[in-house]
Amino acid sequence: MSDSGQAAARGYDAVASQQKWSTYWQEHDTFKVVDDGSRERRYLLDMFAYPSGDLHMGHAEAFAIGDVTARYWRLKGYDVLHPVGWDSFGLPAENAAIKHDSHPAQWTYHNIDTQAASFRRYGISFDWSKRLHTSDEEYYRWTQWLFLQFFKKGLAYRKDSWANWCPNDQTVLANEQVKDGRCDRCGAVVTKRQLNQWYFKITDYAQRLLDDMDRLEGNWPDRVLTMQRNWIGRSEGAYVDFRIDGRDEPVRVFTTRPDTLFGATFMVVAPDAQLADEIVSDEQRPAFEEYLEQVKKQTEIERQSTEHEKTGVYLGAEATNPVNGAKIPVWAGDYVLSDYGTGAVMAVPAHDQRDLDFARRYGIEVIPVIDTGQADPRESGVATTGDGAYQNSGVLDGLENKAEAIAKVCEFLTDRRIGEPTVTYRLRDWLLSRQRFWGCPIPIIHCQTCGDVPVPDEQLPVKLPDLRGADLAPKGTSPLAGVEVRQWREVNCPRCGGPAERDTDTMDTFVDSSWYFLRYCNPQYSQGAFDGEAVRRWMPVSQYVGGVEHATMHLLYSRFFTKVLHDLGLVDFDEPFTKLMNQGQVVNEGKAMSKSLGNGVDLGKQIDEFGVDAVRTTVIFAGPPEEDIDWADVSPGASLKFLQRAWRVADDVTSDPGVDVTTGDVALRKITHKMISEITTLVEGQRFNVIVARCMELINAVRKAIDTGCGADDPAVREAVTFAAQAMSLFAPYVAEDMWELLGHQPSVASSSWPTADPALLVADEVTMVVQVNGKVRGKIQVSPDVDEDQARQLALADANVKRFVADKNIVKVIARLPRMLSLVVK
Ligand code: ANZ
Ligand code: ZN
Repeated sequence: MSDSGQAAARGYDAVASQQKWSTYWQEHDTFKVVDDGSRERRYLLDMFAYPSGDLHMGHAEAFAIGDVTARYWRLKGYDVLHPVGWDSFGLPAENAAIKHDSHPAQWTYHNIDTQAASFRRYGISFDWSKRLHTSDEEYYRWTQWLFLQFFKKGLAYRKDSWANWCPNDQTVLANEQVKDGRCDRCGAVVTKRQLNQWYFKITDYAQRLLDDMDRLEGNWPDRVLTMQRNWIGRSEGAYVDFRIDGRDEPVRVFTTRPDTLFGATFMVVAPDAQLADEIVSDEQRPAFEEYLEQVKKQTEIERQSTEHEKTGVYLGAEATNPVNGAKIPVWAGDYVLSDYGTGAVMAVPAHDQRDLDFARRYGIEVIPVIDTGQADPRESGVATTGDGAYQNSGVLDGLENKAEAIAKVCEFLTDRRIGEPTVTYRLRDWLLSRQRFWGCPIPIIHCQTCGDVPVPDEQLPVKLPDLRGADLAPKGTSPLAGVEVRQWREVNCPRCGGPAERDTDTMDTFVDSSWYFLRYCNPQYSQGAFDGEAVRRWMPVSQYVGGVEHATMHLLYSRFFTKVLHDLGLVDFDEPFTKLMNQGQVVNEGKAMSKSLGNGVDLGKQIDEFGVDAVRTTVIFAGPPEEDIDWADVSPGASLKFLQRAWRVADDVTSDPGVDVTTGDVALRKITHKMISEITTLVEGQRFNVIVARCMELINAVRKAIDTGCGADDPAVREAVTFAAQAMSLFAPYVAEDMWELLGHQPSVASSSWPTADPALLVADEVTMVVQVNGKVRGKIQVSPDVDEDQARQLALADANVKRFVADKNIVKVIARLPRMLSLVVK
C-alpha cells in the first residue's frame, strides 16, 4: 500500500486531498438524492445563504454543523436531501450596485459564483442538482404566483398606514426589521411615514401559529418558542365601550383588567390615531397638533419604554364610564400606540404604573379599587397590581379574587351590551411591499375602472425591467416608478383592456424565503411553484439548522406560508420544520467579529493555512453546537496535528481489506466497539464536539496498539481505523477519504455503511480489587469497574484466603476505595 522510497515524505496533504476528493464527489454525484423509494428519506436544510461577499466564519460553523448530520444520515442508509441555494434578492445588492455603478444582478451572481466555489472547497455534502436562486425568473415567477393565491384569498391586501421608514435606505421596514428603534440593516434611526402598502394577513393565523407550537415543543429550542410566543403576544381581556360627549359612536378600549373599570379616572388615545384628530376640541387643536409633531419623531420603542417620560395633551373631550356614569377627561398620550388593541385605553392610575405616572404628571385623580394591603399608590407613587378586596366597585364589591372579578364584570358588560370579553394579539399584519428595485415585482395591475387586477398566470413572471445604467439611488419612491421604466409600467388592464399601471413595489425578501424549502424538493419543476409529489415525499424538513436571529421573522413567516398553503390544499402538512437547531456564533476575543473592530477572522486564510478539515474539526470540536465559539480560544494547528496523526495511523495498517476482523486483538476491538456505540449516541444527541474527542482517543489507542501492542498487521487495527475514518468523515471529510483509500477500500467513505457495535464486545472490562484484612493484602479479586460496596464485600468473603483471615471474627469496619481496594478491619 505504501509507495516505497517516498515513505519519509508521505503524509496528509490537505490541498491535494481537497482537490482530489471534491473533484471525485462532483464527478460521481456522491451526495445526490436517490429518490427511488428504496431508502427512508431525510431532509437536512441549512438556512439560506445570502450572497454578500464570500463565505465567512459564520457560514463555516453553521454549514459544518449541518453537514455532520447529513453525512451521518447517509452512512446510516437514509436517502438524504441536502440542498443548496441563495436568497439572492435584497438591498445589499442594490446598495453595492449604487456604490460601484454596476447592476445588482452583476454583484449578486458574481458573489454566488464565489460562494459556490467556496462551498465546494469547504466540502459540504450538498446535492448540487437542487440548487436555486430566488432572483432567477423561474423562481420569482412562482413567488408572484403564490402572492396571487394569497391575494385571491383575501390574505394579501393594501392599506394606508403609518409604516416604519428607514430614512437611509429610503424604504419601509417590517416591525421585525426594526431593532431598538433602528434599521436592522443599516442602523439608521427609524421614523414613521404614511404610505399605501401591501400586507399579508398573518394576524388571521395568530392563534394557530400559537397553538401549533405545542407540537414543536422539545424539537425546537425553547428560546425560539418563547420568542415566537412573545412576538405573537396573545392577551386576554375585554372591550369596554365609553360614550364621548358630542359623538354618536362610543369609543372601544381594550383592557386586560376589566375588573379595575370602576377605578378608571381618564381615557388616553394614541395621538396618531384617527380618533384623536376626530374628537379634539377646537380650543385644544393647536396644542394637540404641536404635540403630534413631537410624537412622530419618536420611535415605537421609545414610546413604550418604561424609562420614557410619559407625555400627553388634553383633548378637550369628556367620556362617560359605562358602569358608574362618572365623567372622565380624554387625553392623547404617547404611551398609547395606535395599532395595538383599539388605540385607546381606559386609564386606571391606581393599578397601572404607566397610568399612574401620567396621572401624577398632569394632576389627574387616582381612585384605588382593590385593597391589596400594599401602600396607597396616591402616596407611594407605585401602582398596586396584586389580588385583594374590591372596593368602590359596585357589583364587584366584596370579591377578593381577580379571576372571579374579571368573570363577573365581563358578564355585566355583555349583559348590558357595553363590552365583551376578547383576545388581542401583539402580532401585526406583515408589511411586504418595498420601494426598492432588486426584489420580486408585485404582480398587480392598477386600473382606474377595475381596481387592483392580478396579472394573469400566463403572463407571469412580471420580469424586472433591466434598468441598467439607471439611477437606483433611494428617492423614497420605487425605482420602478421612475420615468426610465414608463414603458414597462404602462400596460392595458387584463380585465377591461383600458389603460392601467403595474404596481411599482417589490416584495420583502422574506417572501422569497418563506417557501424555498418546498421548491428545493424539485427546483426544475415547471408546472407549478413546487412539485406536489416531490413535496409529499420529502417534506416536512427533518432537521433545520440556522441562526437564532431568525426566531421571529423567517421562521414565523415560513410557518404562516405553510399553513396558508395547507388551507389552499397545496400541501398536506401545516408545520414546515420538524426539528430546529440554532448554532452559536463565531466570535473573536469575546466580541462579535466586525469590520469596525477589525477583529474579523478570514475563513479563506484559515483554510489556506490549515486546510478545510482542520478548520471544520476546530469548529465542531470547540464546544456544543448551540454555543458560541471564540476563535481566540481554539487551535486549528492542533486540529491539523490530530488529522495528520490519524492519516499516519491509516497509512501504517498492513492487513488486507478482506481480513476477518473478529480474529483481532480483543482489547482493541472492545475500545472500537465502545466508540461505535458512544459516537452513535453522541451524533443522535447532537453532541458533536464530544465526537471529535472520542475520535482522538480512538486514534491514540490505535497508535499505541500498533507501536507497543498487537501490531500494525492485527485485524483489530484495521477495524478500528475503518471506523475512525467513518466517524471522522462527519467533520473532516477529506482526510477521512484519504484514510479510507489508504485502507484499500473502494471510494468513497461517504458511500459506506455506519457499523453497529457488537454487544458481546460492550461488556465492561473487569478490574482487580485488592482485599486487605487488618491492613495486610489477603486477596486479589476480579470485579466489574462499577462494583458497589455490598457486592465487593460478598465477593471478598467468598474468597478462600480472605475467608481464612476473617474466620469467625466480627467485621468492625469497612474501608472501600472501589473498584481498586476493599479493606476489612476485624476483631
Ligand atoms: C386598564 C388597565 C388597568 C390596564 C390595569 C392594565 C392594568 P397587554 O398585556 O400588553 O396586552 N393598552 C391597551 N391598548 C393599548 C395601546 N394601544 N397602547 C398602550 N397600552 C395599551 O396590555 C394591555 C393593557 O395595556 C390594557 O389593559 C391597557 O391598559 C393597555 F390595572 O387597561 B389596561
Ligand atoms: Zn380595468
